[in-house]
Amino acid sequence: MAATSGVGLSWRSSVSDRPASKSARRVSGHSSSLVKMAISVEKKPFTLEKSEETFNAAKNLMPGGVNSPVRAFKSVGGQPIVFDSVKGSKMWDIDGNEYIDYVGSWGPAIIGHADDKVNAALVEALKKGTSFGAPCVLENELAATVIDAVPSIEMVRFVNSGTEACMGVIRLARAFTGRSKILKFEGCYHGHADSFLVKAGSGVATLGLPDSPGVPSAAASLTLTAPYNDSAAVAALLELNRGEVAAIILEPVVGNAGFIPPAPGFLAELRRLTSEHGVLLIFDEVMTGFRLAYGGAQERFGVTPDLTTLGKVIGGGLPVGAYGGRRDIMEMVAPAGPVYQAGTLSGNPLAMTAGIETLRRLREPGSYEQLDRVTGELVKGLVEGGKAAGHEVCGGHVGGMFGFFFAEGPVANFEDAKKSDTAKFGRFHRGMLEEGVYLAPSQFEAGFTSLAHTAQDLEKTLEAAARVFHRI
Ligand code: KE4
Repeated sequence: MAATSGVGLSWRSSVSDRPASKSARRVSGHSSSLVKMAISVEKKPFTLEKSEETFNAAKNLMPGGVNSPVRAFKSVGGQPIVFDSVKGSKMWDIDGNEYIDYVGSWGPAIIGHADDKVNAALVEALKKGTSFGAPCVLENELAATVIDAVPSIEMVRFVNSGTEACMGVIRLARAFTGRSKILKFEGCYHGHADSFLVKAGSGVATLGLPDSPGVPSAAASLTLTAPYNDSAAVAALLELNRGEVAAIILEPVVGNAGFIPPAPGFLAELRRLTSEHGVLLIFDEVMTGFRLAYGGAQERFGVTPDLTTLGKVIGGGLPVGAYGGRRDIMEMVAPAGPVYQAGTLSGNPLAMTAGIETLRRLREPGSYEQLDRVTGELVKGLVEGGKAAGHEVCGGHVGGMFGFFFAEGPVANFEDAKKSDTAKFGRFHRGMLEEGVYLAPSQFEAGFTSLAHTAQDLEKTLEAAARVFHRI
Protein backbone atom coordinates (compact mmCIF):
# COMPACT_ATOMS: atom_id res chain seq x y z
CA MET A 1 0.00 0.00 0.00
CA ALA A 2 1.56 3.26 -1.09
CA ALA A 3 0.78 5.72 1.65
CA THR A 4 1.44 9.43 1.28
CA SER A 5 4.80 10.59 2.50
CA GLY A 6 3.83 12.60 5.56
CA VAL A 7 1.20 14.68 3.75
CA GLY A 8 -2.44 13.67 4.13
CA LEU A 9 -5.04 14.78 1.57
CA SER A 10 -8.14 15.27 3.71
CA TRP A 11 -10.55 15.54 0.74
CA ARG A 12 -10.28 11.85 0.04
CA SER A 13 -12.57 11.08 3.02
CA SER A 14 -15.35 13.40 1.72
CA VAL A 15 -15.35 12.47 -1.97
CA SER A 16 -17.02 9.21 -2.89
CA ASP A 17 -14.59 7.08 -4.75
CA ARG A 18 -17.42 5.13 -6.46
CA PRO A 19 -17.11 5.26 -10.30
CA ALA A 20 -19.55 8.02 -11.46
CA SER A 21 -21.70 7.91 -14.67
CA LYS A 22 -20.70 10.32 -17.47
CA SER A 23 -23.34 12.95 -16.46
CA ALA A 24 -22.60 12.49 -12.81
CA ARG A 25 -18.92 12.89 -13.59
CA ARG A 26 -19.71 16.27 -15.14
CA VAL A 27 -21.38 17.29 -11.93
CA SER A 28 -18.80 15.54 -9.84
CA GLY A 29 -16.20 17.04 -12.17
CA HIS A 30 -17.54 20.44 -11.19
CA SER A 31 -17.95 19.50 -7.56
CA SER A 32 -14.57 17.83 -7.54
CA SER A 33 -12.97 21.06 -8.74
CA LEU A 34 -14.66 22.78 -5.79
CA VAL A 35 -13.47 19.95 -3.63
CA LYS A 36 -10.03 20.37 -5.03
CA MET A 37 -10.15 24.04 -4.14
CA ALA A 38 -11.19 23.03 -0.68
CA ILE A 39 -8.46 20.49 -0.40
CA SER A 40 -6.82 21.17 2.87
CA VAL A 41 -3.43 19.68 2.51
CA GLU A 42 -2.81 18.87 6.12
CA LYS A 43 0.68 17.95 7.15
CA LYS A 44 -0.03 14.48 8.49
CA PRO A 45 2.06 14.21 11.66
CA PHE A 46 5.14 12.12 11.01
CA THR A 47 4.41 9.36 13.50
CA LEU A 48 6.72 6.46 14.27
CA GLU A 49 4.60 4.94 17.00
CA LYS A 50 4.61 1.39 15.62
CA SER A 51 8.33 1.60 14.80
CA GLU A 52 9.01 2.73 18.35
CA GLU A 53 6.89 -0.04 19.86
CA THR A 54 8.43 -2.72 17.67
CA PHE A 55 11.99 -1.46 18.12
CA ASN A 56 11.61 -1.33 21.91
CA ALA A 57 10.53 -4.96 21.85
CA ALA A 58 13.43 -5.78 19.51
CA LYS A 59 15.93 -4.38 21.98
CA ASN A 60 14.93 -7.11 24.43
CA LEU A 61 15.37 -9.80 21.81
CA MET A 62 18.48 -8.79 19.83
CA PRO A 63 21.55 -6.77 20.88
CA GLY A 64 20.68 -3.12 20.27
CA GLY A 65 17.44 -4.27 18.62
CA VAL A 66 19.15 -4.94 15.31
CA ASN A 67 21.04 -7.58 13.38
CA SER A 68 23.59 -5.11 12.07
CA PRO A 69 24.77 -2.13 14.17
CA VAL A 70 24.46 0.71 11.67
CA ARG A 71 20.69 0.13 11.50
CA ALA A 72 20.29 1.34 15.09
CA PHE A 73 20.69 5.03 14.16
CA LYS A 74 23.25 5.46 16.98
CA SER A 75 25.21 8.19 15.24
CA VAL A 76 22.28 10.13 13.77
CA GLY A 77 20.00 9.75 16.77
CA GLY A 78 16.26 9.44 16.85
CA GLN A 79 13.91 6.52 16.46
CA PRO A 80 15.09 3.84 14.05
CA ILE A 81 12.51 2.93 11.42
CA VAL A 82 10.92 -0.51 11.15
CA PHE A 83 9.93 -1.22 7.58
CA ASP A 84 7.03 -3.17 6.14
CA SER A 85 7.74 -3.28 2.40
CA VAL A 86 9.88 -1.94 -0.42
CA LYS A 87 9.32 -1.53 -4.18
CA GLY A 88 11.39 0.27 -6.84
CA SER A 89 12.90 3.39 -5.27
CA LYS A 90 10.43 3.43 -2.35
CA MET A 91 10.13 2.03 1.17
CA TRP A 92 7.13 1.95 3.50
CA ASP A 93 7.42 1.69 7.26
CA ILE A 94 4.97 -0.01 9.61
CA ASP A 95 3.40 3.38 10.44
CA GLY A 96 2.51 3.87 6.79
CA ASN A 97 5.15 6.51 6.02
CA GLU A 98 6.63 6.40 2.52
CA TYR A 99 10.28 7.15 1.79
CA ILE A 100 12.44 7.64 -1.25
CA ASP A 101 15.26 5.20 -0.53
CA TYR A 102 18.95 6.04 -1.04
CA VAL A 103 20.32 3.10 0.96
CA GLY A 104 19.00 0.33 -1.29
CA SER A 105 19.67 -2.30 1.37
CA TRP A 106 23.29 -1.03 1.33
CA GLY A 107 23.74 -1.70 -2.36
CA PRO A 108 21.87 -4.81 -3.55
CA ALA A 109 18.76 -2.92 -4.75
CA ILE A 110 20.58 -1.33 -7.71
CA ILE A 111 17.82 -2.12 -10.24
CA GLY A 112 15.10 -1.16 -7.74
CA HIS A 113 13.58 -3.09 -4.87
CA ALA A 114 11.38 -6.14 -5.54
CA ASP A 115 11.97 -6.08 -9.29
CA ASP A 116 9.13 -7.93 -11.05
CA LYS A 117 11.43 -10.06 -13.22
CA VAL A 118 13.67 -10.99 -10.29
CA ASN A 119 10.61 -11.89 -8.21
CA ALA A 120 9.12 -13.97 -11.02
CA ALA A 121 12.37 -15.87 -11.46
CA LEU A 122 12.57 -16.48 -7.71
CA VAL A 123 9.02 -17.85 -7.67
CA GLU A 124 9.96 -20.37 -10.36
CA ALA A 125 13.23 -21.28 -8.60
CA LEU A 126 11.39 -21.70 -5.30
CA LYS A 127 9.24 -24.45 -6.83
CA LYS A 128 12.42 -26.49 -7.25
CA GLY A 129 13.55 -25.99 -3.66
CA THR A 130 15.58 -23.47 -1.72
CA SER A 131 18.90 -25.22 -1.26
CA PHE A 132 20.48 -28.39 -2.63
CA GLY A 133 23.73 -28.48 -0.65
CA ALA A 134 25.13 -29.79 -3.89
CA PRO A 135 26.11 -28.37 -7.29
CA CYS A 136 23.39 -26.72 -9.38
CA VAL A 137 23.48 -25.36 -12.92
CA LEU A 138 22.72 -21.83 -11.71
CA GLU A 139 26.13 -21.63 -10.01
CA ASN A 140 27.79 -22.17 -13.40
CA GLU A 141 25.63 -19.44 -14.92
CA LEU A 142 26.37 -16.77 -12.32
CA ALA A 143 30.05 -17.76 -12.18
CA ALA A 144 30.42 -17.43 -15.96
CA THR A 145 28.62 -14.06 -15.84
CA VAL A 146 30.92 -12.72 -13.11
CA ILE A 147 34.04 -14.01 -14.90
CA ASP A 148 32.92 -12.38 -18.17
CA ALA A 149 32.23 -9.07 -16.42
CA VAL A 150 35.12 -8.51 -13.99
CA PRO A 151 38.58 -8.00 -15.58
CA SER A 152 40.60 -9.62 -12.76
CA ILE A 153 38.39 -12.69 -12.30
CA GLU A 154 39.38 -15.90 -14.14
CA MET A 155 37.85 -18.17 -11.49
CA VAL A 156 35.39 -17.43 -8.67
CA ARG A 157 34.12 -18.92 -5.41
CA PHE A 158 30.66 -17.98 -4.06
CA VAL A 159 30.08 -17.50 -0.34
CA ASN A 160 27.21 -15.96 1.68
CA SER A 161 28.42 -12.45 2.52
CA GLY A 162 31.05 -9.85 1.82
CA THR A 163 32.67 -10.67 5.14
CA GLU A 164 33.13 -14.29 4.15
CA ALA A 165 34.52 -13.20 0.78
CA CYS A 166 37.11 -10.97 2.44
CA MET A 167 37.99 -13.66 5.00
CA GLY A 168 38.51 -16.20 2.24
CA VAL A 169 40.55 -13.95 0.02
CA ILE A 170 42.96 -12.97 2.79
CA ARG A 171 43.54 -16.61 3.81
CA LEU A 172 44.17 -17.39 0.15
CA ALA A 173 46.59 -14.47 -0.27
CA ARG A 174 48.54 -15.56 2.81
CA ALA A 175 48.70 -19.13 1.55
CA PHE A 176 49.75 -18.13 -1.97
CA THR A 177 52.53 -15.77 -0.84
CA GLY A 178 53.57 -17.61 2.32
CA ARG A 179 53.45 -14.23 4.07
CA SER A 180 51.29 -13.22 7.08
CA LYS A 181 50.88 -9.44 7.13
CA ILE A 182 48.19 -7.51 5.29
CA LEU A 183 47.82 -3.79 4.68
CA LYS A 184 44.46 -2.02 4.77
CA PHE A 185 43.48 1.65 4.83
CA GLU A 186 42.06 3.64 7.72
CA GLY A 187 38.31 3.98 7.36
CA CYS A 188 37.96 1.11 4.93
CA TYR A 189 35.65 -1.70 5.97
CA HIS A 190 36.02 -5.27 4.75
CA GLY A 191 33.48 -7.02 6.95
CA HIS A 192 33.82 -8.06 10.56
CA ALA A 193 36.56 -10.72 10.48
CA ASP A 194 39.31 -10.19 13.08
CA SER A 195 41.97 -9.14 10.58
CA PHE A 196 39.90 -6.22 9.36
CA LEU A 197 38.60 -4.69 12.58
CA VAL A 198 41.63 -2.42 12.75
CA LYS A 199 40.87 1.27 12.16
CA ALA A 200 37.83 0.11 10.22
CA GLY A 201 35.06 2.20 8.77
CA SER A 202 31.28 1.70 8.51
CA GLY A 203 29.65 0.65 11.75
CA VAL A 204 32.98 0.48 13.61
CA ALA A 205 33.61 4.15 12.81
CA THR A 206 29.95 5.04 13.27
CA LEU A 207 29.99 3.71 16.80
CA GLY A 208 33.42 5.24 17.45
CA LEU A 209 34.74 1.85 18.52
CA PRO A 210 38.49 1.99 19.15
CA ASP A 211 38.54 -1.31 17.20
CA SER A 212 36.58 -4.16 18.51
CA PRO A 213 37.27 -5.94 21.77
CA GLY A 214 37.66 -9.67 21.25
CA VAL A 215 40.16 -9.27 18.44
CA PRO A 216 43.38 -10.88 19.71
CA SER A 217 46.34 -8.51 19.53
CA ALA A 218 48.14 -11.26 17.67
CA ALA A 219 45.59 -10.93 14.86
CA ALA A 220 45.54 -7.15 14.85
CA SER A 221 49.33 -6.99 14.88
CA LEU A 222 49.42 -8.62 11.45
CA THR A 223 47.30 -5.82 9.98
CA LEU A 224 49.17 -2.71 8.87
CA THR A 225 47.22 0.46 8.14
CA ALA A 226 47.87 3.58 6.08
CA PRO A 227 45.84 6.69 5.29
CA TYR A 228 43.74 6.32 2.12
CA ASN A 229 45.20 8.08 -0.93
CA ASP A 230 48.69 8.09 0.67
CA SER A 231 50.87 5.93 -1.60
CA ALA A 232 54.05 7.25 0.03
CA ALA A 233 52.92 5.80 3.37
CA VAL A 234 52.25 2.50 1.60
CA ALA A 235 55.70 2.49 0.01
CA ALA A 236 57.28 3.13 3.40
CA LEU A 237 55.31 0.32 5.08
CA LEU A 238 56.18 -2.14 2.31
CA GLU A 239 59.86 -1.21 2.67
CA LEU A 240 59.72 -1.53 6.47
CA ASN A 241 57.99 -4.91 6.19
CA ARG A 242 59.79 -6.09 3.06
CA GLY A 243 59.01 -9.69 2.27
CA GLU A 244 56.34 -9.95 5.01
CA VAL A 245 53.22 -8.46 3.42
CA ALA A 246 50.92 -10.91 1.65
CA ALA A 247 48.43 -8.40 0.28
CA ILE A 248 47.05 -4.89 0.20
CA ILE A 249 43.25 -4.81 0.36
CA LEU A 250 41.23 -1.66 -0.25
CA GLU A 251 37.92 -0.23 -1.33
CA PRO A 252 38.84 1.18 -4.76
CA VAL A 253 36.25 3.87 -4.05
CA VAL A 254 35.64 4.19 -0.32
CA GLY A 255 32.05 3.96 0.86
CA ASN A 256 32.63 3.09 4.52
CA ALA A 257 34.22 6.31 5.70
CA GLY A 258 31.62 8.27 3.84
CA PHE A 259 32.26 8.60 0.09
CA ILE A 260 35.98 9.03 -0.73
CA PRO A 261 37.16 8.52 -4.32
CA PRO A 262 40.76 7.51 -5.15
CA ALA A 263 43.08 10.41 -5.96
CA PRO A 264 44.22 10.41 -9.60
CA GLY A 265 46.96 7.80 -9.98
CA PHE A 266 46.51 6.29 -6.51
CA LEU A 267 45.19 2.92 -7.70
CA ALA A 268 47.82 2.67 -10.46
CA GLU A 269 50.58 3.43 -7.94
CA LEU A 270 49.31 0.67 -5.64
CA ARG A 271 49.38 -1.69 -8.62
CA ARG A 272 53.00 -0.72 -9.32
CA LEU A 273 54.13 -0.98 -5.69
CA THR A 274 52.46 -4.37 -5.11
CA SER A 275 53.95 -5.83 -8.30
CA GLU A 276 57.37 -4.52 -7.30
CA HIS A 277 57.14 -6.13 -3.84
CA GLY A 278 55.49 -9.42 -4.80
CA VAL A 279 52.43 -8.35 -2.81
CA LEU A 280 48.96 -9.29 -4.04
CA LEU A 281 46.60 -6.39 -4.79
CA ILE A 282 43.03 -7.04 -3.68
CA PHE A 283 40.10 -4.79 -4.63
CA ASP A 284 37.26 -5.18 -2.19
CA GLU A 285 34.41 -4.49 -4.62
CA VAL A 286 31.64 -5.75 -2.36
CA MET A 287 30.15 -2.25 -2.60
CA THR A 288 31.58 -0.98 -5.92
CA GLY A 289 31.23 -4.20 -7.90
CA PHE A 290 28.64 -3.89 -10.71
CA ARG A 291 27.75 -0.47 -9.21
CA LEU A 292 30.37 1.84 -10.69
CA ALA A 293 30.40 -0.02 -14.01
CA TYR A 294 29.45 -3.50 -15.12
CA GLY A 295 33.09 -4.48 -14.50
CA GLY A 296 33.24 -2.50 -11.26
CA ALA A 297 35.86 0.04 -10.19
CA GLN A 298 38.62 -1.96 -11.87
CA GLU A 299 36.92 -1.44 -15.23
CA ARG A 300 36.06 2.19 -14.44
CA PHE A 301 39.60 3.12 -13.39
CA GLY A 302 41.48 0.71 -15.64
CA VAL A 303 43.51 -0.95 -12.85
CA THR A 304 43.38 -4.74 -12.56
CA PRO A 305 44.02 -6.29 -9.14
CA ASP A 306 45.15 -9.88 -8.55
CA LEU A 307 42.03 -10.74 -6.55
CA THR A 308 38.59 -9.21 -6.10
CA THR A 309 35.80 -9.60 -3.58
CA LEU A 310 32.15 -9.08 -4.45
CA GLY A 311 28.79 -9.10 -2.67
CA LYS A 312 25.56 -7.11 -2.44
CA VAL A 313 24.58 -6.54 -6.12
CA ILE A 314 25.57 -10.07 -7.24
CA GLY A 315 22.98 -11.50 -4.85
CA GLY A 316 20.21 -9.12 -5.90
CA GLY A 317 19.06 -8.90 -2.27
CA LEU A 318 19.72 -12.50 -1.30
CA PRO A 319 22.87 -13.52 0.61
CA VAL A 320 25.75 -13.86 -1.85
CA GLY A 321 29.41 -12.92 -1.61
CA ALA A 322 32.25 -13.98 -3.85
CA TYR A 323 36.00 -13.87 -4.22
CA GLY A 324 37.88 -14.48 -7.43
CA GLY A 325 40.91 -13.58 -9.48
CA ARG A 326 43.93 -15.08 -11.20
CA ARG A 327 43.46 -18.77 -11.95
CA ASP A 328 46.90 -19.71 -10.56
CA ILE A 329 45.85 -18.24 -7.22
CA MET A 330 42.25 -19.50 -7.17
CA GLU A 331 43.36 -23.07 -7.98
CA MET A 332 44.75 -23.15 -4.42
CA VAL A 333 41.23 -23.06 -2.92
CA ALA A 334 39.92 -26.40 -1.59
CA PRO A 335 39.15 -28.88 -2.94
CA ALA A 336 41.28 -27.93 -5.95
CA GLY A 337 44.03 -26.93 -3.59
CA PRO A 338 44.82 -26.90 0.14
CA VAL A 339 43.28 -23.56 1.22
CA TYR A 340 40.14 -24.47 3.10
CA GLN A 341 36.91 -22.46 2.91
CA ALA A 342 33.33 -23.75 2.88
CA GLY A 343 29.66 -22.81 3.35
CA THR A 344 26.40 -24.71 3.76
CA LEU A 345 24.33 -22.32 1.67
CA SER A 346 27.03 -21.10 -0.70
CA GLY A 347 25.75 -20.99 -4.29
CA ASN A 348 22.18 -21.90 -3.36
CA PRO A 349 19.76 -21.78 -6.29
CA LEU A 350 17.58 -18.95 -4.92
CA ALA A 351 20.49 -16.59 -4.33
CA MET A 352 22.03 -17.50 -7.68
CA THR A 353 18.71 -16.77 -9.39
CA ALA A 354 18.38 -13.30 -7.86
CA GLY A 355 21.96 -12.50 -8.84
CA ILE A 356 21.59 -13.78 -12.39
CA GLU A 357 18.42 -11.74 -13.01
CA THR A 358 19.86 -8.59 -11.44
CA LEU A 359 23.00 -8.69 -13.57
CA ARG A 360 20.88 -9.43 -16.63
CA ARG A 361 19.01 -6.15 -16.07
CA LEU A 362 22.27 -4.27 -15.55
CA ARG A 363 23.56 -5.50 -18.92
CA GLU A 364 20.77 -3.66 -20.70
CA PRO A 365 22.22 -0.77 -22.74
CA GLY A 366 22.28 2.59 -21.00
CA SER A 367 21.97 1.25 -17.44
CA TYR A 368 25.23 2.69 -16.17
CA GLU A 369 24.84 5.95 -18.05
CA GLN A 370 21.46 6.33 -16.34
CA LEU A 371 22.87 5.53 -12.90
CA ASP A 372 25.72 7.97 -13.39
CA ARG A 373 23.44 10.76 -14.63
CA VAL A 374 20.82 10.41 -11.90
CA THR A 375 23.40 10.14 -9.14
CA GLY A 376 25.39 13.09 -10.48
CA GLU A 377 22.29 15.26 -10.57
CA LEU A 378 21.39 14.24 -7.04
CA VAL A 379 24.73 14.98 -5.43
CA LYS A 380 25.17 18.21 -7.41
CA GLY A 381 21.79 19.37 -6.19
CA LEU A 382 22.56 18.43 -2.59
CA VAL A 383 25.88 20.27 -2.57
CA GLU A 384 24.47 23.34 -4.29
CA GLY A 385 21.43 23.35 -2.02
CA GLY A 386 23.58 23.06 1.09
CA LYS A 387 25.86 25.88 0.01
CA ALA A 388 22.89 28.07 -0.92
CA ALA A 389 21.71 27.70 2.67
CA GLY A 390 25.13 28.76 3.95
CA HIS A 391 26.55 25.36 4.88
CA GLU A 392 30.00 23.99 4.10
CA VAL A 393 29.17 20.95 1.98
CA CYS A 394 31.26 18.80 -0.36
CA GLY A 395 30.37 15.59 -2.12
CA GLY A 396 30.79 13.43 -5.15
CA HIS A 397 29.72 10.31 -6.95
CA VAL A 398 30.93 7.51 -9.19
CA GLY A 399 28.29 5.54 -11.05
CA GLY A 400 25.41 4.75 -8.70
CA MET A 401 27.32 5.54 -5.51
CA PHE A 402 27.55 8.94 -3.86
CA GLY A 403 28.22 10.77 -0.63
CA PHE A 404 28.58 14.20 0.91
CA PHE A 405 30.10 15.74 4.01
CA PHE A 406 29.32 18.88 5.95
CA ALA A 407 32.83 20.14 5.39
CA GLU A 408 34.54 22.53 3.00
CA GLY A 409 36.48 19.59 1.56
CA PRO A 410 38.10 17.97 -0.21
CA VAL A 411 37.82 14.84 1.95
CA ALA A 412 40.71 12.61 0.89
CA ASN A 413 40.93 10.20 3.82
CA PHE A 414 39.34 9.07 7.07
CA GLU A 415 40.99 11.81 9.15
CA ASP A 416 39.42 14.43 6.89
CA ALA A 417 36.07 12.65 7.11
CA LYS A 418 36.14 12.62 10.91
CA LYS A 419 36.64 16.41 10.94
CA SER A 420 33.34 16.96 9.12
CA ASP A 421 30.31 18.17 11.08
CA THR A 422 28.79 14.78 11.93
CA ALA A 423 26.29 16.36 14.36
CA LYS A 424 24.91 18.47 11.52
CA PHE A 425 24.78 15.34 9.36
CA GLY A 426 22.62 13.75 12.08
CA ARG A 427 20.22 16.74 12.06
CA PHE A 428 20.06 16.64 8.27
CA HIS A 429 19.39 12.90 8.28
CA ARG A 430 16.49 13.29 10.72
CA GLY A 431 15.06 16.22 8.82
CA MET A 432 15.14 14.32 5.55
CA LEU A 433 13.55 11.32 7.20
CA GLU A 434 10.60 13.48 8.26
CA GLU A 435 10.37 14.71 4.69
CA GLY A 436 10.12 11.13 3.41
CA VAL A 437 13.73 10.66 2.25
CA TYR A 438 15.75 7.75 3.65
CA LEU A 439 19.50 8.38 3.71
CA ALA A 440 22.16 6.09 5.21
CA PRO A 441 21.99 6.61 9.00
CA SER A 442 25.67 7.48 9.37
CA GLN A 443 28.12 10.03 8.02
CA PHE A 444 30.54 7.14 7.54
CA GLU A 445 28.48 5.41 4.88
CA ALA A 446 27.78 6.03 1.20
CA GLY A 447 24.48 6.56 -0.61
CA PHE A 448 23.10 4.46 -3.43
CA THR A 449 20.73 5.12 -6.31
CA SER A 450 18.99 2.62 -8.57
CA LEU A 451 17.55 2.29 -12.04
CA ALA A 452 14.15 2.82 -10.39
CA HIS A 453 14.88 6.38 -9.17
CA THR A 454 12.92 8.86 -11.28
CA ALA A 455 13.29 12.55 -12.09
CA GLN A 456 10.31 13.11 -9.77
CA ASP A 457 12.15 11.30 -6.95
CA LEU A 458 15.11 13.60 -7.45
CA GLU A 459 12.92 16.69 -7.57
CA LYS A 460 11.14 15.74 -4.34
CA THR A 461 14.48 14.89 -2.69
CA LEU A 462 16.11 18.19 -3.57
CA GLU A 463 13.02 20.20 -2.59
CA ALA A 464 13.03 18.43 0.76
CA ALA A 465 16.76 19.01 1.14
CA ALA A 466 16.31 22.74 0.50
CA ARG A 467 13.78 22.93 3.33
CA VAL A 468 15.94 20.89 5.71
CA PHE A 469 19.16 22.74 4.91
CA HIS A 470 17.40 25.93 5.98
CA ARG A 471 16.09 24.31 9.19
CA ILE A 472 19.40 22.89 10.45
P1 KE4 B 1 28.70 -8.06 4.43
O1 KE4 B 1 29.37 -9.11 5.30
O2 KE4 B 1 27.97 -7.01 5.25
O3 KE4 B 1 27.83 -8.69 3.33
O4 KE4 B 1 29.86 -7.31 3.62
C1 KE4 B 1 30.94 -6.75 4.33
C2 KE4 B 1 31.54 -5.64 3.47
C3 KE4 B 1 32.76 -5.87 2.87
N1 KE4 B 1 33.33 -4.93 2.08
C4 KE4 B 1 32.73 -3.74 1.86
C5 KE4 B 1 33.40 -2.74 1.00
C6 KE4 B 1 31.48 -3.46 2.46
O5 KE4 B 1 30.88 -2.26 2.24
C7 KE4 B 1 30.86 -4.42 3.28
C8 KE4 B 1 29.55 -4.18 3.97
N2 KE4 B 1 28.99 -2.89 3.84
C9 KE4 B 1 28.15 -2.45 4.92
C10 KE4 B 1 27.73 -1.01 4.63
N3 KE4 B 1 28.80 -0.15 4.82
C11 KE4 B 1 26.98 -3.35 5.10
C12 KE4 B 1 25.87 -2.78 5.95
C13 KE4 B 1 25.93 -3.32 7.37
O6 KE4 B 1 27.03 -3.58 7.88
O7 KE4 B 1 24.83 -3.45 7.95
